[in-house]
Amino acid sequence: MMKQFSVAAVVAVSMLTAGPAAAEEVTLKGVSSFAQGTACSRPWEAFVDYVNGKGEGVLKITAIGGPEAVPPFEVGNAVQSGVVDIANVTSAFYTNLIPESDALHLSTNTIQDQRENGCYEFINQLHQEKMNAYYLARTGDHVPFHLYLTKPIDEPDLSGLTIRTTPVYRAFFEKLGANLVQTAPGEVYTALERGSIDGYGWPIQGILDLGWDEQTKYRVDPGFYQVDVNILVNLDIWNGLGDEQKALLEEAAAWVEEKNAENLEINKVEREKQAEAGIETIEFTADDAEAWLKEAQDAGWAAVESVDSEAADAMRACLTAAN
Ligand code: 173
Repeated sequence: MMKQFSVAAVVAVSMLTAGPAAAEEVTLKGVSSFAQGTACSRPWEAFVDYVNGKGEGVLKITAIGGPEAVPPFEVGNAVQSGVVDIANVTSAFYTNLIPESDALHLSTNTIQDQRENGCYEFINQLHQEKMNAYYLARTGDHVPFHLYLTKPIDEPDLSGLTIRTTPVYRAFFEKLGANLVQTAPGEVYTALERGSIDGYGWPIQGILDLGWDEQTKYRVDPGFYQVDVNILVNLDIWNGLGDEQKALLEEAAAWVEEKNAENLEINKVEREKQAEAGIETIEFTADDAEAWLKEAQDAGWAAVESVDSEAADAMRACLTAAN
């Protein structure tokens, strides 16, 4: 009787000290700041499928939805506070928490380069300290942003135009004289339809997914910057995971980051689809194109410098280093 009792006590104590979650399947609640099935959500959806396909008994992600579940500019707060455990979100939607993250879309190298040269670690630390988030993965490499218009322009001058923006384009478009209106992606179609904007910034991918081609006449080339859509995990949740669970998420991160290479081909198809949908290309002269790209970089970095010059210098070095 005495012996049985002590065995039970040992089992009970070992269950208490085995650490949280390690032995049991954990479910993470996930959200995307981009609409389900559209270009900027697809890598995330593939990531979730990858994790769930391999995660039996270890870890599962329950995707609760897109912008209808959490407004895009609230997703950062939701990760920070633990309202969601994991999220697909661009840094432009959480500059309220990490103003320096405005540097991420100014990168000219890849996440693989950034993991190698220490930039990833720097950026992960920023996310941990300022946002209570673990920077798990980056998608969007090789995808440029463009200016889309309902009225033509023939040089890099946006004065007199009202353009929908986010922090991604703000400094650049402002410098070119535009009137800016910030909106979530979900408000772009109606703003175009009503004529309250003359254009908007958006990546090369996703215009047709969103149906915006119906309201868009022109795309300005060349594209500028590089998309960052990041997979972030609430830091308390991350720290509570066991080794096997962390390893599965890191494996899925590396896998989805490898898929970034597919973007070059996807961009090509998107350009063709835009042309077929009747979106005309406005192409600047070589000199204007060069000035356009230089202005984009200069304005973008000046904005990050004004937030934190030390962090800006550190990130500029490692985000623009050749591999
Ligand atoms: O235009 C936007 O809403 C935006 O900032 C963005 C950033 C990354 C990918 C797609 C859109």
